[in-house]
Amino acid sequence: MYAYKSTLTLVNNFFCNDYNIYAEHDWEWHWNSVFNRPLLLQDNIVGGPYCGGNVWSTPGGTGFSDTHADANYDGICDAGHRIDDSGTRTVGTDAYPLVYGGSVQVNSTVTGAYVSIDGTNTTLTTNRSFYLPVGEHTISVSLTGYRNPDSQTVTITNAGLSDPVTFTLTPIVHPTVWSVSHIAGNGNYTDVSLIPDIGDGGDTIQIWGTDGHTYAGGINITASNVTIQQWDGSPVRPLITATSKTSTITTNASNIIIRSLDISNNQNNPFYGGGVRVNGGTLTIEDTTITNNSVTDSGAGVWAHNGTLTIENSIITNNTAVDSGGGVSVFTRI
Ligand SMILES: [Ca+2]
Repeated sequence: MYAYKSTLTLVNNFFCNDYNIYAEHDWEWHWNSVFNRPLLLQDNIVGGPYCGGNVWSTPGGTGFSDTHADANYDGICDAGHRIDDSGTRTVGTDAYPLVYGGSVQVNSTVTGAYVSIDGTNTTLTTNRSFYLPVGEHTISVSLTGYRNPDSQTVTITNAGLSDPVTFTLTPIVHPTVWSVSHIAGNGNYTDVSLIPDIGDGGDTIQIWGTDGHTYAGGINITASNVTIQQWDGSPVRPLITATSKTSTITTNASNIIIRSLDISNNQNNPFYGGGVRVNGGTLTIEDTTITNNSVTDSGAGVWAHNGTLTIENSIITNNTAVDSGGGVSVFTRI
């Protein structure tokens, strides 16, 4: 729309044009325009829960409403939209620009789970409605003490309420088997770091090995009686590599077993234990490849301090330490 020397009141409208408003500047003219009303809990023009200002959209999705965040998912953008005339004098500000989207109810069988939308933790909990922009969104939930259910995808069309999404939460009981695969689904975790609770009492972490896929290291095991191993039936030993200046796997608890893993290629040069670092406790390594790791001090493949370490049927090659123990460095006993 075009405005020149006019007084405008534009409230609860849906603008979706390449250029929604053009206000002609005049040095003599002082704008006195209204672009929003006080927030009111009442359905707005695009079905959002609050009336306030207007939708400022464009067909290409580049309008103010399309590009600004709504952190509490109430259908109102977090920032106001100031509209200037052609001479950069302010015509007015829409303090409550509307989001163009639709509502979806997110439920969980146990209340109080945190909701993530498109990978961002909203810090809001389930059993409430979220107003989301038109398009496809990935919704997931998490609650301490419960397994993370698979994420769900919703498509928001602005054609009214979307079907509610409900997540079934299952309590974590130890011992449990945690499944890790880079192929998400069926309750898998895509990396070991995403497992919510590795607990005492005999948990098993099974990792699906695929040629060409590397899992992130920096894994700390501080619970006792934990076995971390190749998922039976997967084609190769899963490759795990630290991606920061840490050991790939660090253990410090009794009766830990590492079985049929490939703990290799940590070239990030931590001081000790590029592959495996034993800080105490009891560790058994079986049928495992530990190769091509490097450290700036000692114990490139395996570094053990104050622990009890057993290594069987394993390949430990081409590990490089600046100081001592390219393969294995031990302070106490093996
Ligand atoms: Ca908001």
